[in-house]
Amino acid sequence: FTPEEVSVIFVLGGPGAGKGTQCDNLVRDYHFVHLSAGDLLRAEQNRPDSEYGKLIKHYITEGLIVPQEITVKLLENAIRDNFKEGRTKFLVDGFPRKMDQAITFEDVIVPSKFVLFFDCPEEVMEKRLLERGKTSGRADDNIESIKKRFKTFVETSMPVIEYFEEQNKVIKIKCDKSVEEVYNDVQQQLKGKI
Ligand code: UP5
Ligand code: MG
Repeated sequence: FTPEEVSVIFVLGGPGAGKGTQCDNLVRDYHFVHLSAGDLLRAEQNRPDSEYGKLIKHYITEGLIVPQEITVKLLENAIRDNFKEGRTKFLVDGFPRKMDQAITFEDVIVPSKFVLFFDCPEEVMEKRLLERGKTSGRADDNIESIKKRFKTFVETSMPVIEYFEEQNKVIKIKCDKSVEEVYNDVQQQLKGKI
């Protein structure tokens, strides 16, 4: 596919900001394909013959960013497979969260159309993740991993958001409110853009 044939929106924000939840809403109403980098990594980790299973588990539990070669390849394959089926509009959720990933993806796959940034106070995200951790089964929904994920977000992922802000590509949504209120803001902000 060429850059004209597909459109990619990056969906960024801290751990537990509500990226996945709002992507589900957008998929329901606008027929996007939702690609969560974290979900793709967890699926790869659980694939019986994956050579990366142990490595991915380590990075996720430690709240670190998996080497970009793995994540970019998973996303590229997913976009390619969907494109073959005629799907062209993608929400790429939780990626890029490190500068090298941002550069590689836009160079090798396709430049993003814009970035949806879910801005949420840490204490709100912490509360949501601990609550979800009671039932999610996610290896990183415990207080130790959550603190590590917050540190990585501030130190490594915020610079990516600033990089896109300099290009005027960021739509910022405050998400310390109900799912419905946040989604209303998303729809207002995206009017005419999708
Ligand atoms: N909830 C959501 N919105 C709410 C609201 N407005 N009010 C009240 N509750 C709300 O939501 C989290 C929880 O909050 C849910 O229970 C929800 O019901 C509730 P969710 O929509 O799941 O938030 P999300 O932002 O998607 O949180 P998630 O935990 O998925 O974010 P992360 O960014 O931490 O997780 P991800 O899966 O993207 O990445 C996990 C790990 O994978 C990373 O830490 C990293 O180790 C690795 N990774 C890479 O290495 N490279 C990548 O490129 C991507 C990931
Ligand atoms: Mg998510």
